Amino acid sequence: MLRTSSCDRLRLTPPCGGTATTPRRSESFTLSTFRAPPKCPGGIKKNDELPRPLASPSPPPSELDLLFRGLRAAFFRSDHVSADHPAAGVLAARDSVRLRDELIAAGQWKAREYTRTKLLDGDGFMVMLLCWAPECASPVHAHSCAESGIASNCFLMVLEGSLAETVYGEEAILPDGQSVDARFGRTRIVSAGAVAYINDSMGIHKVANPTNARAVSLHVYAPGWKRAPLFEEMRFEEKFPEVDAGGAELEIDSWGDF
Ligand code: 2CO
Ligand code: FE2
Repeated sequence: MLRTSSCDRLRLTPPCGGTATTPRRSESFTLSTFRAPPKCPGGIKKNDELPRPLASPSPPPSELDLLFRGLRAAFFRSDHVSADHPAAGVLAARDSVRLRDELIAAGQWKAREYTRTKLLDGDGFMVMLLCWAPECASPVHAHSCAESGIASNCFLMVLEGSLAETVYGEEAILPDGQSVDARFGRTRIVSAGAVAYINDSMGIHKVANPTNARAVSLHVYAPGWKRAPLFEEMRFEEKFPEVDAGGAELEIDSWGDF
């Protein structure tokens, strides 16, 4: 004689509207048999019970996570770095305001100086956060390692405020090789959200925060370096003074006589 167990009497209610059947006695270890509900031709209706997710969904990635992932992929794809390297697109695609909000607590501030905080030492690149006090400037510098001489590349994205970048070409470098003639500098403003790029074949530069508000920027160096070569900026009296050749003054009328 078969005994009736409590299991035999259980009727389980399966999820999603399936029907549970009372197990036959021969299926003594099967509590119930789940029959899938018929496919719903009209799709999910308002009152249909949706399957509950097993775990709460993970939060969306931060802007910084997306940046780091993108940069890792970009430098994995290509180690031939130029202004057109995929890293430039990765930076430009990020939301500078969100990045600023996420990073601002990591920054350090010093009166009349800029500070540098390393955010990531990647494979073939390095990411730094720079915090610029009002009216401060970097020295003129190259982007290569002063110790190894290995040339680097610099992508710069302004996250807050604006920076003035002054670039010096080869013509600006004085014969001592360690100073530049400030009169040859070409300055442009890089505003929040914009990305700039430089390597030593384009020139050397200095970057300043000429405003009375703070500025924040994110820098990607590829490859990273510890110490960059610095240059002194030589200021001469005037910008390209007119040469006084001496001699008598020329009359306007006299031009036609030559
Ligand atoms: N390269 C400078 C530095 O890391 C900042 S200027 O932007 O390249 O200090
Ligand atoms: Fe620089």
